[in-house]
Amino acid sequence: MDTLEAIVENLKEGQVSKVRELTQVALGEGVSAGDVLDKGLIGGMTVVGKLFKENEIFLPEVMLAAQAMDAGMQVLEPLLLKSGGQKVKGKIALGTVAGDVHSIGKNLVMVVLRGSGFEVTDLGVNTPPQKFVDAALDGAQIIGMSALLTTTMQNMKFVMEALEEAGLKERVKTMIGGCIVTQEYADFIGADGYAPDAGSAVDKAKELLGLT
Ligand code: B1M
Repeated sequence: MDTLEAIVENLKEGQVSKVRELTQVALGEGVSAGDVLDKGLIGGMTVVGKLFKENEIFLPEVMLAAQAMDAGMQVLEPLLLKSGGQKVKGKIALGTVAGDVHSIGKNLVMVVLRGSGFEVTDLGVNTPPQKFVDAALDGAQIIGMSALLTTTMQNMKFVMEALEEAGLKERVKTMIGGCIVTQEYADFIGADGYAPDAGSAVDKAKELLGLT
């Protein structure tokens, strides 16, 4: 078993300190931070998601796996941020919508955007529509929303409505993402952009601000 496979296995098992250690080992072996993230941490979390869906594992195990993912991310974060260093490309406020506490994907998008030179405000999880509105009033050029539940994705629509009511819809751009969200849903709620993953979120943010 190579180190990336060991990360997948240990993340699945919720071995927090082992995942942290193996992430460092992989980097020491010369594996890029991007590959450790994609093939190790996200790879492991994808397996966890599948097992959870098939009722092979339950919520406590998923929570431990999430902590293990966070531990690995903490090791990678400085490296992912280092690739940036450019002057600020634009201001983005990012939050997981109301009712939803999934933070990993949102945090990852945040790190990669920051690493690409954007100033990103973290609005946290379970974020009410008014908080997105306040961020827009505070100068955010893009309002980014994340949702991972079919029961919470509709709250993205409420954020769109709140921005509209505050007269901000034309002043800010909106971008959505999360594993249950699609381009069709973005079109349906009138969001300006959708991105399926963190890398595409950077491209989409640049596109929305006319930087490409
Ligand atoms: Co939850 N969960 N969960 N969970 N969880 C899912 C999402 C689920 C698909 C699992 C499954 O059934 N297979 C399922 C949702 C089903 C659905 O609605 N269709 C589910 C469920 C049902 C639940 C609960 C309801 C379970 C329960 O209580 N019975 C509950 C809800 C709690 C709540 O929010 N109110 C719940 C709870 C949890 C934990 C707390 C245990 C934990 C979260 C811990 C945390 O985040 N701190 C958790 C986890 C870890 C998952 C899975 C296993 C992994 C999610 C993850 O972190 N993925 C997930 C299954 C899965 O996704 N395969 C699942 C890795 C992450 C890097 O990917 O978040 O998709 P993702 O982010 C990607 C892209 O989507 C995109 O870029 C990211 C990076 O590439 N992206 C954006 C995300 N946001 C973006 C924003 C953008 C652009 C791109 O622009 C603004």
